[in-house]
Amino acid sequence: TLTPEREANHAADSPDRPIGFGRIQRKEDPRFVRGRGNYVDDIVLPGMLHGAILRSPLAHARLVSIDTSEALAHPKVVAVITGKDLEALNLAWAPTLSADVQAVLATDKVRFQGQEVAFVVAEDRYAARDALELIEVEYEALPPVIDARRALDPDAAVIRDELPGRTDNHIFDWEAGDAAETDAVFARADVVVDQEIIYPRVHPAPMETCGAVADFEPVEGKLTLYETSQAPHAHRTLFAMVAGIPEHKIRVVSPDIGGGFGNKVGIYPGYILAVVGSIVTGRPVKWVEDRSENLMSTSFARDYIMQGQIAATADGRILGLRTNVLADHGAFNATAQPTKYPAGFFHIFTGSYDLEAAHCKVTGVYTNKAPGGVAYACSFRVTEAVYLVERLVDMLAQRLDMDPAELRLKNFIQPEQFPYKNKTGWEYDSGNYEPALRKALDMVGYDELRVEQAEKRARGELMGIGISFFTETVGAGPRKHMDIVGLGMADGAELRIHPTGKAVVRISVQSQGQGHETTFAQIVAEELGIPPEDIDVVHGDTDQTPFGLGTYGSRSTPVSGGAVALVSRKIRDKARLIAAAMLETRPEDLEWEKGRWFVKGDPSAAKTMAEIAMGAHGTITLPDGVDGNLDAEVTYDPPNLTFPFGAYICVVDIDPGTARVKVRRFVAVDDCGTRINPMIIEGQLHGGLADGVGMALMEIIEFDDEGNCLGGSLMDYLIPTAMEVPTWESGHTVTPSPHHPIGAKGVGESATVGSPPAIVNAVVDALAPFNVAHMDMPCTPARVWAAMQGRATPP
Ligand code: MCN
Ligand code: CUN
Repeated sequence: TLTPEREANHAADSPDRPIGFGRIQRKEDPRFVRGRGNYVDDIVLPGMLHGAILRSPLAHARLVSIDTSEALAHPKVVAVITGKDLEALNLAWAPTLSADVQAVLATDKVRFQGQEVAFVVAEDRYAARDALELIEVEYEALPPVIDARRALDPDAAVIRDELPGRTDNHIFDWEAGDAAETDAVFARADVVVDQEIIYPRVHPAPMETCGAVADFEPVEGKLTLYETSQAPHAHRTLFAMVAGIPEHKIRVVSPDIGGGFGNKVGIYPGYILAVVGSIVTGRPVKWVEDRSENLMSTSFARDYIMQGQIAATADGRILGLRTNVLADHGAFNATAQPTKYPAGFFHIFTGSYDLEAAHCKVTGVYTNKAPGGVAYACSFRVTEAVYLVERLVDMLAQRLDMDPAELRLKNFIQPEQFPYKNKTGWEYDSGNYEPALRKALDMVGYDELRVEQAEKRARGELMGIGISFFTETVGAGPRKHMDIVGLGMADGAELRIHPTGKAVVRISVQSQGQGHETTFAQIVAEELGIPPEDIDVVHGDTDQTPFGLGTYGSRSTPVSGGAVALVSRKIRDKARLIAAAMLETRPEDLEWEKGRWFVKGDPSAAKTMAEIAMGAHGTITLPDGVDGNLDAEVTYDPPNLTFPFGAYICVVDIDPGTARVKVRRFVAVDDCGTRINPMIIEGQLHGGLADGVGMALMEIIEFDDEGNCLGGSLMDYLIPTAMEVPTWESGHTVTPSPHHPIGAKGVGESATVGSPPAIVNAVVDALAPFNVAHMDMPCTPARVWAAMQGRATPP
């Protein structure tokens, strides 16, 4: 049987589908379902060579020597590049997105298992891989730093000893909120809950791994780089700065992308090596990593050890929150986030509650692990923040013997308090939390579930109900507060209406599966009344689109969506002047109705957008100050971020014999303001909820004491399938953003951010008979079993 959502989706392409916002089927899907997508690995250029990377087997070692002679003698090998070669080109180290540098190929030491050591370019992929085994590398092993808690010990090996004056593994200390005020609030609290909460290292594991095809044309000096990138424009600027190729001679193309989830924000050594390979050989070079390379060397996520404390009165009024975080950033600080915020937007850990004080401190450290840290639908670390506060609130409820829904309802920021300034510097744009939680409670049948749970407990069965309520902050800018390596976070849009009234809109953000070709056409359709199928959305090619910072932190709708609405309105205004000339009346006498301008009081005297477009390109005399054509462009600098929110409730059953957790039900009520395409929103949520089940129950990238990565394949790094997830039950409320041109807030990461605490809260709730107060993710059968035995989590 079909869920009501699926039934609605079947009707989505009915002839009376909306022109504008609404449930319409995705314009990009016909090419995907027919296998006609065009991914980086589909690109084949004449004379193209193939690159492969030799990676370090050791986590920490001095590089004594590299002998490439045998590899070079391989009949199909064209070039072998080492760190020494790059040093000569001044390319051995590249700047990261966090004011650090990262080795493109190791020169002095290797600093994590899987680090890039040499690059082979050969006639085919197999030969390149074979030749890797012919390279002789001599390493001198060094003690690895694996446990972040040991990274600052005086006797810990110094990982970044190549940096001048470095004597430890400390990267940064960052804090937000008021420490003294928070201490004072804690001092007068009746109850304080104090817990170490670990958000383990996980990996976004997109279906398509990372890759690039570099094509350097030596005569023109033009580089065309096809790459898996979430931010083609920012990448182009960085390539210009790193490689010294003038920016107008670089074209970055991100074709179809098979999932990004933050994994494709940064610039990896492989991209740079493909470029160097093409420059050195004079031929196009393709580099595509395999699954293990992706899991072991590209941007991981989380890895936060959080000591969290929540203070409240005896009757459940939450007073304050405070936390001290140890952040494991791996061997190079390559996290991607606005410059001002080394811990991303973690300081929204005050959540959805009206507090008297809050303080957080984050310390970043180097370890001998892959770099990264901001990925996997994290909203710049809101994931960690929401997990922390929602676990603490649940622990507080348990301590006070209060219902967790009741405790949340009692402490919510109230609707009249918006715009709400929280204690760590955010201004929440809008919110109305209680109706969302009440709706979720109704949908799940909360009271009946508690009755069922009590009955089951009496019979020795383990059933848990977990709630989480999250507030996100997505849509970075504005540019004055937010930049990435100095590039202000604003985005452009260009809209061109062709003479026949068909349109093309060019945007600076980059879809990796979010359906931008549909939703951005819908924004134009809503504003101008042109049917979405008549609007082509162009993205992912720096030669064809306006500058902008790209897709991550669910910023496409909040930022580029705003740009597209505004550029449409610019066209609408211009169309009014042209329509007035065509109708021989004054612009003030015209009224807009979706798709046409008509004379006030005489709706039959009208010009449609198509007629106006032809007029703009035709022979009529245009009014003064109106140039021909119907084109416009804008750059949108958002005044604030947007603050979507949601109420999630999860029901789990735990097998008392095997400790296996089964997610029986999951209700998600989301509020992302104005909804452009409900079907796409639901798709985003379903994906994110599956992520949540993965992180809560299965996924972790662990390391042994030597620094061997234990999550380097999908045999070891478990991700959920249809077998592990329930049929999602979703609902929504609508609280528009007051500052966004169409009132929309981002939604792409909401479910990944909001769902893990709901699931863990449910697991801990199910384990109440065993007096479990907290357990760390992933709640695997082994860990749940240990918790049931009253033992600490097993390794
Ligand atoms: N949308 C809507 N109405 C709203 C908000 C959004 O209809 N009020 C639509 C948008 O128009 C867009 C989609 O929902 O088609 C997601 O929009 P948005 O929230 O703006 O997020 P982005 O488009 O910026 O996508 C980025 C976000 C991030 S940061 C990660 S990580 C993630 C995610 O999207 N990666 C994804 N979802 C993903 N989905 C897929 N399939 N693949 C990924 O790599
Ligand atoms: Cu943090 S993952 Mo998304 O912002 O690309």
